[in-house]
Amino acid sequence: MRRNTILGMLAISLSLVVGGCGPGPSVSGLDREVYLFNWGDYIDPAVLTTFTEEFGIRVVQDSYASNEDLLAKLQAGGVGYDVVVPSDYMVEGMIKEGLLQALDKSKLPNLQHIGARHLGLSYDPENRYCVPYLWGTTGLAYDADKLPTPESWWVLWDGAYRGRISMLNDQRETLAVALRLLGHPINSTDPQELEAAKALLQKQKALVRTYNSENYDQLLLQGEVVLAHAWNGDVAKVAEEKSSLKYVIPREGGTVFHDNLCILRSSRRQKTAETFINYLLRPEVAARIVRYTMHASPNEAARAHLPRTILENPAVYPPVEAMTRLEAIRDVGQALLLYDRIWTEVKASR
Ligand code: SPD
Repeated sequence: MRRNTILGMLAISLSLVVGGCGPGPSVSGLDREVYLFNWGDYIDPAVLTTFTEEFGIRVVQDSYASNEDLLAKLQAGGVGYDVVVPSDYMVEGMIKEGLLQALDKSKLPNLQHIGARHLGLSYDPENRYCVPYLWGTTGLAYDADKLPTPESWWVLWDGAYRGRISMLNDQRETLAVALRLLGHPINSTDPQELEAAKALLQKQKALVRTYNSENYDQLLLQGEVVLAHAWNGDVAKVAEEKSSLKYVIPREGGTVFHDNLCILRSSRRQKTAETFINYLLRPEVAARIVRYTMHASPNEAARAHLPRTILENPAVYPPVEAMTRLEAIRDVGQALLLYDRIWTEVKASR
Protein backbone atom coordinates (compact mmCIF):
# COMPACT_ATOMS: atom_id res chain seq x y z
CA MET A 1 0.00 0.00 0.00
CA ARG A 2 1.34 3.43 -0.89
CA ARG A 3 2.51 5.83 1.79
CA ASN A 4 -0.14 8.36 0.78
CA THR A 5 -2.88 5.76 0.97
CA ILE A 6 -1.78 4.92 4.49
CA LEU A 7 -1.77 8.63 5.33
CA GLY A 8 -5.23 8.90 3.80
CA MET A 9 -6.51 6.05 5.92
CA LEU A 10 -4.93 7.60 8.99
CA ALA A 11 -6.72 10.83 8.16
CA ILE A 12 -9.98 8.93 7.84
CA SER A 13 -9.44 7.21 11.19
CA LEU A 14 -8.64 10.55 12.78
CA SER A 15 -11.81 11.99 11.32
CA LEU A 16 -13.75 9.27 13.11
CA VAL A 17 -12.49 10.63 16.37
CA VAL A 18 -13.11 14.22 15.33
CA GLY A 19 -16.46 13.53 13.69
CA GLY A 20 -17.61 11.14 16.38
CA CYS A 21 -18.70 8.52 13.88
CA GLY A 22 -19.23 5.65 16.28
CA PRO A 23 -21.83 2.91 16.60
CA GLY A 24 -25.41 3.83 15.72
CA PRO A 25 -26.95 5.35 12.63
CA SER A 26 -25.10 8.01 10.66
CA VAL A 27 -26.19 11.63 10.84
CA SER A 28 -27.90 11.14 7.48
CA GLY A 29 -29.60 7.85 8.31
CA LEU A 30 -27.52 6.16 5.60
CA ASP A 31 -24.94 3.40 6.02
CA ARG A 32 -22.11 4.28 8.38
CA GLU A 33 -19.42 3.34 5.87
CA VAL A 34 -18.78 3.54 2.16
CA TYR A 35 -15.98 1.58 0.48
CA LEU A 36 -13.99 3.36 -2.20
CA PHE A 37 -11.64 1.48 -4.55
CA ASN A 38 -9.54 4.14 -6.26
CA TRP A 39 -6.26 4.85 -8.03
CA GLY A 40 -3.48 5.45 -5.50
CA ASP A 41 -3.28 8.99 -4.10
CA TYR A 42 -6.13 10.16 -6.33
CA ILE A 43 -8.23 12.07 -3.83
CA ASP A 44 -7.47 14.70 -1.19
CA PRO A 45 -7.74 12.88 2.18
CA ALA A 46 -9.10 16.13 3.66
CA VAL A 47 -12.17 15.79 1.42
CA LEU A 48 -12.88 12.39 2.94
CA THR A 49 -12.53 13.86 6.41
CA THR A 50 -15.01 16.64 5.72
CA PHE A 51 -17.45 14.15 4.20
CA THR A 52 -17.27 12.08 7.38
CA GLU A 53 -17.74 15.16 9.54
CA GLU A 54 -20.80 16.29 7.61
CA PHE A 55 -22.56 12.98 7.01
CA GLY A 56 -21.19 10.70 9.73
CA ILE A 57 -20.16 8.22 7.04
CA ARG A 58 -16.66 6.78 7.16
CA VAL A 59 -14.87 6.32 3.83
CA VAL A 60 -12.75 3.19 3.69
CA GLN A 61 -10.33 3.40 0.79
CA ASP A 62 -8.21 0.84 -1.00
CA SER A 63 -6.10 1.46 -4.10
CA TYR A 64 -5.10 -0.09 -7.41
CA ALA A 65 -2.50 0.89 -10.00
CA SER A 66 -4.22 0.08 -13.28
CA ASN A 67 -7.61 -0.55 -14.79
CA GLU A 68 -6.63 -4.16 -15.36
CA ASP A 69 -5.72 -4.56 -11.66
CA LEU A 70 -9.14 -3.18 -10.74
CA LEU A 71 -10.89 -5.61 -13.07
CA ALA A 72 -8.82 -8.60 -11.95
CA LYS A 73 -9.55 -7.86 -8.31
CA LEU A 74 -13.29 -7.60 -8.95
CA GLN A 75 -13.33 -10.74 -11.11
CA ALA A 76 -11.45 -12.60 -8.39
CA GLY A 77 -14.40 -11.89 -6.11
CA GLY A 78 -13.14 -8.67 -4.55
CA VAL A 79 -16.52 -7.71 -3.21
CA GLY A 80 -17.32 -5.20 -0.54
CA TYR A 81 -16.39 -2.10 -2.51
CA ASP A 82 -19.11 0.37 -3.40
CA VAL A 83 -17.54 3.11 -5.50
CA VAL A 84 -14.85 2.45 -8.11
CA VAL A 85 -12.95 4.82 -10.43
CA PRO A 86 -12.37 3.11 -13.79
CA SER A 87 -11.15 4.90 -16.88
CA ASP A 88 -13.29 5.31 -19.98
CA TYR A 89 -12.45 2.07 -21.80
CA MET A 90 -12.73 0.04 -18.62
CA VAL A 91 -16.19 1.52 -17.95
CA GLU A 92 -17.19 0.21 -21.38
CA GLY A 93 -15.89 -3.27 -20.50
CA MET A 94 -17.38 -3.27 -17.00
CA ILE A 95 -20.82 -2.33 -18.36
CA LYS A 96 -20.61 -5.27 -20.79
CA GLU A 97 -19.56 -7.56 -17.93
CA GLY A 98 -22.54 -6.40 -15.86
CA LEU A 99 -20.29 -5.16 -13.06
CA LEU A 100 -21.87 -1.70 -12.66
CA GLN A 101 -25.28 -0.62 -11.43
CA ALA A 102 -27.30 2.18 -12.98
CA LEU A 103 -27.15 5.46 -11.09
CA ASP A 104 -30.24 7.13 -9.67
CA LYS A 105 -29.68 10.60 -11.14
CA SER A 106 -32.29 12.11 -8.80
CA LYS A 107 -29.71 11.53 -6.05
CA LEU A 108 -27.02 13.37 -8.02
CA PRO A 109 -28.18 16.99 -8.37
CA ASN A 110 -24.56 18.15 -8.51
CA LEU A 111 -24.23 16.42 -11.86
CA GLN A 112 -25.43 19.78 -13.23
CA HIS A 113 -21.92 21.16 -12.62
CA ILE A 114 -20.25 18.79 -15.08
CA GLY A 115 -19.39 20.40 -18.41
CA ALA A 116 -21.40 19.16 -21.39
CA ARG A 117 -18.26 18.12 -23.30
CA HIS A 118 -17.46 15.59 -20.56
CA LEU A 119 -20.93 14.01 -20.59
CA GLY A 120 -22.43 11.47 -22.97
CA LEU A 121 -19.07 10.09 -24.04
CA SER A 122 -19.06 6.94 -26.12
CA TYR A 123 -18.11 4.58 -23.27
CA ASP A 124 -21.33 5.40 -21.37
CA PRO A 125 -23.41 7.53 -23.78
CA GLU A 126 -26.17 8.46 -21.34
CA ASN A 127 -24.01 8.45 -18.20
CA ARG A 128 -26.30 5.70 -17.05
CA TYR A 129 -23.58 4.07 -14.92
CA CYS A 130 -20.85 6.61 -14.25
CA VAL A 131 -20.08 10.28 -13.85
CA PRO A 132 -16.73 11.78 -14.83
CA TYR A 133 -14.37 12.42 -11.90
CA LEU A 134 -11.07 13.70 -13.33
CA TRP A 135 -9.63 13.78 -16.81
CA GLY A 136 -6.19 14.11 -18.24
CA THR A 137 -3.62 13.14 -20.78
CA THR A 138 -0.71 10.77 -21.14
CA GLY A 139 2.53 12.22 -22.40
CA LEU A 140 6.20 12.64 -21.52
CA ALA A 141 7.72 13.95 -18.31
CA TYR A 142 11.29 15.13 -18.53
CA ASP A 143 13.87 16.96 -16.49
CA ALA A 144 14.67 20.14 -18.42
CA ASP A 145 17.98 20.42 -16.57
CA LYS A 146 19.08 17.13 -18.14
CA LEU A 147 17.69 17.17 -21.68
CA PRO A 148 16.07 19.46 -24.23
CA THR A 149 12.30 19.35 -24.71
CA PRO A 150 11.60 16.00 -26.36
CA GLU A 151 9.46 16.33 -29.46
CA SER A 152 8.83 12.68 -30.20
CA TRP A 153 8.06 9.51 -28.31
CA TRP A 154 11.17 8.08 -30.00
CA VAL A 155 13.22 9.75 -27.25
CA LEU A 156 12.18 6.79 -25.10
CA TRP A 157 14.26 4.63 -27.44
CA ASP A 158 17.33 6.87 -27.25
CA GLY A 159 20.30 4.97 -25.82
CA ALA A 160 21.62 8.22 -24.31
CA TYR A 161 19.00 7.80 -21.55
CA ARG A 162 19.60 4.13 -20.85
CA GLY A 163 18.59 3.27 -17.29
CA ARG A 164 17.01 6.69 -16.72
CA ILE A 165 13.65 6.03 -18.39
CA SER A 166 10.42 5.04 -16.70
CA MET A 167 7.40 3.62 -18.55
CA LEU A 168 3.88 3.37 -17.14
CA ASN A 169 3.15 -0.11 -15.84
CA ASP A 170 -0.04 -0.04 -17.85
CA GLN A 171 -0.62 -2.36 -20.77
CA ARG A 172 -3.01 -0.21 -22.80
CA GLU A 173 -1.08 3.03 -22.30
CA THR A 174 2.33 1.52 -23.00
CA LEU A 175 1.21 -0.50 -26.02
CA ALA A 176 -0.50 2.68 -27.29
CA VAL A 177 2.90 4.42 -27.46
CA ALA A 178 4.39 1.63 -29.56
CA LEU A 179 1.31 1.27 -31.79
CA ARG A 180 1.24 5.01 -32.41
CA LEU A 181 4.93 5.10 -33.33
CA LEU A 182 4.38 2.28 -35.81
CA GLY A 183 1.49 4.18 -37.40
CA HIS A 184 -1.13 1.71 -36.14
CA PRO A 185 -4.37 2.59 -34.32
CA ILE A 186 -3.89 2.73 -30.55
CA ASN A 187 -6.97 0.50 -30.20
CA SER A 188 -5.76 -2.04 -32.73
CA THR A 189 -7.01 -5.61 -32.40
CA ASP A 190 -4.86 -6.85 -35.27
CA PRO A 191 -2.51 -9.59 -33.95
CA GLN A 192 0.27 -8.62 -36.37
CA GLU A 193 0.16 -4.96 -35.37
CA LEU A 194 0.22 -5.93 -31.71
CA GLU A 195 3.15 -8.31 -32.29
CA ALA A 196 5.04 -5.46 -33.95
CA ALA A 197 4.26 -3.20 -30.97
CA LYS A 198 5.52 -5.91 -28.65
CA ALA A 199 8.77 -6.19 -30.60
CA LEU A 200 9.27 -2.44 -30.38
CA LEU A 201 8.76 -2.43 -26.61
CA GLN A 202 11.09 -5.40 -26.25
CA LYS A 203 13.73 -3.47 -28.18
CA GLN A 204 13.32 -0.58 -25.75
CA LYS A 205 13.41 -2.73 -22.66
CA ALA A 206 17.16 -2.59 -22.00
CA LEU A 207 16.86 1.19 -21.65
CA VAL A 208 13.95 1.12 -19.21
CA ARG A 209 14.75 1.52 -15.54
CA THR A 210 11.24 0.59 -14.40
CA TYR A 211 7.63 0.03 -15.47
CA ASN A 212 5.94 2.08 -12.82
CA SER A 213 2.60 3.87 -12.49
CA GLU A 214 2.62 4.45 -8.77
CA ASN A 215 5.72 6.38 -7.78
CA TYR A 216 7.56 7.34 -10.94
CA ASP A 217 6.93 10.94 -9.86
CA GLN A 218 9.20 10.36 -6.88
CA LEU A 219 11.85 8.83 -9.15
CA LEU A 220 11.73 12.00 -11.26
CA LEU A 221 11.97 14.14 -8.15
CA GLN A 222 14.96 12.22 -6.87
CA GLY A 223 16.67 12.31 -10.27
CA GLU A 224 16.62 8.51 -10.56
CA VAL A 225 14.94 8.89 -13.95
CA VAL A 226 15.03 11.88 -16.29
CA LEU A 227 12.35 10.79 -18.75
CA ALA A 228 9.02 9.20 -17.94
CA HIS A 229 5.92 8.05 -19.75
CA ALA A 230 3.51 9.91 -17.52
CA TRP A 231 0.05 11.16 -16.60
CA ASN A 232 -0.11 14.95 -16.71
CA GLY A 233 -1.34 15.60 -13.16
CA ASP A 234 1.40 13.49 -11.59
CA VAL A 235 3.99 15.65 -13.32
CA ALA A 236 2.26 18.96 -12.57
CA LYS A 237 2.18 17.96 -8.91
CA VAL A 238 5.82 16.98 -8.60
CA ALA A 239 6.88 20.05 -10.63
CA GLU A 240 5.68 22.13 -7.68
CA GLU A 241 8.65 20.69 -5.79
CA LYS A 242 11.17 20.63 -8.67
CA SER A 243 10.52 23.23 -11.34
CA SER A 244 12.83 21.61 -13.92
CA LEU A 245 10.30 18.78 -14.28
CA LYS A 246 8.15 19.42 -17.35
CA TYR A 247 5.34 17.71 -19.22
CA VAL A 248 4.87 17.55 -22.97
CA ILE A 249 2.59 15.78 -25.42
CA PRO A 250 4.87 14.57 -28.25
CA ARG A 251 4.16 15.47 -31.86
CA GLU A 252 2.74 12.00 -32.62
CA GLY A 253 0.03 12.67 -30.01
CA GLY A 254 -0.98 11.19 -26.67
CA THR A 255 -4.00 9.66 -25.03
CA VAL A 256 -6.81 11.53 -23.33
CA PHE A 257 -8.56 9.79 -20.45
CA HIS A 258 -11.59 10.25 -18.26
CA ASP A 259 -11.65 8.51 -14.89
CA ASN A 260 -15.15 7.99 -13.55
CA LEU A 261 -17.14 7.49 -10.37
CA CYS A 262 -19.27 4.36 -10.67
CA ILE A 263 -21.15 2.10 -8.27
CA LEU A 264 -20.59 -1.63 -8.40
CA ARG A 265 -23.60 -3.83 -9.05
CA SER A 266 -22.54 -5.86 -6.00
CA SER A 267 -22.77 -2.80 -3.73
CA ARG A 268 -25.37 -3.02 -1.01
CA ARG A 269 -24.96 0.66 -0.12
CA GLN A 270 -26.24 2.36 -3.27
CA LYS A 271 -27.84 5.39 -1.57
CA THR A 272 -24.80 5.99 0.60
CA ALA A 273 -22.55 5.65 -2.44
CA GLU A 274 -24.70 8.17 -4.35
CA THR A 275 -24.53 10.59 -1.41
CA PHE A 276 -20.75 10.28 -1.53
CA ILE A 277 -20.57 10.76 -5.30
CA ASN A 278 -22.88 13.77 -5.13
CA TYR A 279 -20.59 15.25 -2.47
CA LEU A 280 -17.54 14.77 -4.70
CA LEU A 281 -19.42 16.64 -7.45
CA ARG A 282 -19.78 19.79 -5.31
CA PRO A 283 -17.76 22.51 -7.04
CA GLU A 284 -15.66 23.39 -3.99
CA VAL A 285 -14.94 19.73 -3.27
CA ALA A 286 -14.03 19.04 -6.91
CA ALA A 287 -11.69 22.05 -6.79
CA ARG A 288 -9.95 20.67 -3.69
CA ILE A 289 -9.43 17.41 -5.51
CA VAL A 290 -7.87 19.28 -8.45
CA ARG A 291 -5.55 21.21 -6.12
CA TYR A 292 -4.45 17.94 -4.52
CA THR A 293 -4.10 15.69 -7.58
CA MET A 294 -3.32 18.42 -10.14
CA HIS A 295 -5.55 16.56 -12.58
CA ALA A 296 -8.24 18.50 -14.45
CA SER A 297 -11.84 18.33 -13.32
CA PRO A 298 -14.81 18.04 -15.69
CA ASN A 299 -16.68 20.14 -13.12
CA GLU A 300 -17.10 23.53 -14.78
CA ALA A 301 -18.30 25.23 -11.59
CA ALA A 302 -15.12 24.10 -9.81
CA ARG A 303 -13.14 26.51 -11.96
CA ALA A 304 -14.40 29.43 -9.87
CA HIS A 305 -12.63 27.88 -6.87
CA LEU A 306 -9.29 27.39 -8.62
CA PRO A 307 -6.40 29.85 -8.96
CA ARG A 308 -5.28 31.01 -12.40
CA THR A 309 -1.94 29.31 -11.79
CA ILE A 310 -3.75 25.98 -12.04
CA LEU A 311 -6.34 26.88 -14.69
CA GLU A 312 -3.60 28.23 -16.95
CA ASN A 313 -1.10 25.48 -16.25
CA PRO A 314 -0.87 23.53 -19.55
CA ALA A 315 0.21 20.45 -17.61
CA VAL A 316 -3.15 20.47 -15.81
CA TYR A 317 -5.62 21.86 -18.36
CA PRO A 318 -4.16 21.06 -21.80
CA PRO A 319 -4.12 23.84 -24.39
CA VAL A 320 -6.53 23.57 -27.34
CA GLU A 321 -3.64 22.86 -29.74
CA ALA A 322 -2.63 19.76 -27.77
CA MET A 323 -6.23 18.51 -27.57
CA THR A 324 -6.27 17.98 -31.33
CA ARG A 325 -3.48 15.42 -30.98
CA LEU A 326 -5.18 13.26 -28.38
CA GLU A 327 -7.04 10.00 -28.76
CA ALA A 328 -8.98 7.95 -26.22
CA ILE A 329 -8.32 4.32 -25.41
CA ARG A 330 -11.37 2.14 -26.19
CA ASP A 331 -12.52 -1.24 -24.99
CA VAL A 332 -11.14 -3.92 -27.31
CA GLY A 333 -13.53 -6.70 -26.27
CA GLN A 334 -12.11 -10.19 -26.63
CA ALA A 335 -8.78 -8.79 -27.87
CA LEU A 336 -8.11 -7.96 -24.23
CA LEU A 337 -6.74 -11.51 -23.94
CA LEU A 338 -4.30 -10.74 -26.73
CA TYR A 339 -3.22 -7.55 -24.97
CA ASP A 340 -2.80 -9.49 -21.71
CA ARG A 341 -0.55 -12.06 -23.38
CA ILE A 342 1.52 -9.53 -25.28
CA TRP A 343 2.00 -7.35 -22.21
CA THR A 344 3.05 -10.38 -20.15
CA GLU A 345 5.60 -11.22 -22.84
CA VAL A 346 6.97 -7.67 -22.86
CA LYS A 347 7.36 -7.70 -19.08
CA ALA A 348 8.91 -11.18 -19.06
CA SER A 349 11.46 -10.56 -21.82
CA ARG A 350 15.06 -9.62 -21.05
N1 SPD B 1 -1.86 9.00 -10.34
C1 SPD B 1 -2.61 9.30 -11.52
C2 SPD B 1 -3.65 8.31 -11.82
C3 SPD B 1 -4.26 8.59 -13.13
C4 SPD B 1 -5.16 7.56 -13.49
N2 SPD B 1 -5.70 7.70 -14.78
C5 SPD B 1 -5.28 6.68 -15.61
C6 SPD B 1 -5.82 6.67 -17.00
C7 SPD B 1 -5.42 5.40 -17.68
N3 SPD B 1 -5.76 5.35 -19.05
